[in-house]
Amino acid sequence: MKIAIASDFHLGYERFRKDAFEQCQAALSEAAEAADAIVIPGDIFDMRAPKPDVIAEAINIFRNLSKRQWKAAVVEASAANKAYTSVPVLAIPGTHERRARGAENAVTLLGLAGLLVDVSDGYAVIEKGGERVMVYGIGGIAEERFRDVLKSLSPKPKEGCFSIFVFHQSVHELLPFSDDFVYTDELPKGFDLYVDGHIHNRVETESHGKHLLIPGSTVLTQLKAMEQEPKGFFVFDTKSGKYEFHRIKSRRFVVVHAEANGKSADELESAIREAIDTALSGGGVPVVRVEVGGKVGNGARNIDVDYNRVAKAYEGRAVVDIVKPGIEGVEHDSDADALRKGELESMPVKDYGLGLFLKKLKVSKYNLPISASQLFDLLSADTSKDKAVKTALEKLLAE
Ligand SMILES: [Mn+2]
Repeated sequence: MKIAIASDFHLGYERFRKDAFEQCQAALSEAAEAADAIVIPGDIFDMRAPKPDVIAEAINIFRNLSKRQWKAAVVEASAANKAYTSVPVLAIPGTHERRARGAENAVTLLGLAGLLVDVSDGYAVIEKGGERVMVYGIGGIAEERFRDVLKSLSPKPKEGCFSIFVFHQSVHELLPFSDDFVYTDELPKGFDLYVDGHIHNRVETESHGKHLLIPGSTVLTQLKAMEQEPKGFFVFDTKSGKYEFHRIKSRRFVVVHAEANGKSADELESAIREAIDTALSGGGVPVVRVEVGGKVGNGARNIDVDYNRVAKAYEGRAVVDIVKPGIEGVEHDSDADALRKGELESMPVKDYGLGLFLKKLKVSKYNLPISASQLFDLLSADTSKDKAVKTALEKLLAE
């Protein structure tokens, strides 16, 4: 059987909303052409409570998939994962869809609507011409809880099936920033293929001697250098054990550099424009990130360059994002500094926020009955700060 793996569509992502929608659509329709089934390791949506318009986008995309003539079908699911469709499109919620325990998330809703099969904390079996493929999933959760969940669920491969384990977490070997991040050898043993989401660049590695594949996101989100690679999805052939990466049409992203060393503000502006121009030749309207480094010369101050004006001058030709990581004299605290230095190169901002939160709580000797990561979830569950704090307080007092 051919299994397509496409991830992290981030539907509803504000900055590149059209790109997110179009590139998700391209990935899924091309995946349906190329494979017998599709596995989605999380972050279909960019937020926990997508607006109706965004949910409508997703419904349209998945309904089109449902209408296709599939040769494979979902024939069995675990008790926790009722399959309301036989269409072989299987997904788990990611960290962007994560909600406090007991609350429904947007991916579960698509499952209830029969547009996909939600395999979080359980499994489903796909069958085609006598061949059976089992997919066991664990939805994205706080990193510090992942080991406990692995222990309590104890996922096992299924006899007579090619078994796939799907999750949505940071992996320590790829992001060695926290001991909470799982190591590849801690993943459940015995599966024939491991699939992870969450990480937005493509990764091909191993766990227990089997492939561990991370397709990366289908849309540009973090504007990091490693996101310059083409977007797309994997197709894994269970018979041959081989896989390939399929590129989709996606907006180009180019990182360029301009050095401020000894330059006047005017000279620096010219250097920035030249750098942007080099990125324009590849066609389309690319996102160009300009990293300005060094020290501006002779009394000229960094602030003399009107970065907004430069970005505006390229409107319609490029989306320009100018950052000044190396410019001296910019005030920053150590945390922001770490972010600028790219220490956390591909660490999702939310995880980074959680890390800071835990650090601060430790300092204040937090020891209330709700775990710190649950508290973080509660506090970030609502866009209204007052409402989030109120809910968190109610929950704390109720425990
Ligand atoms: Mn993501």
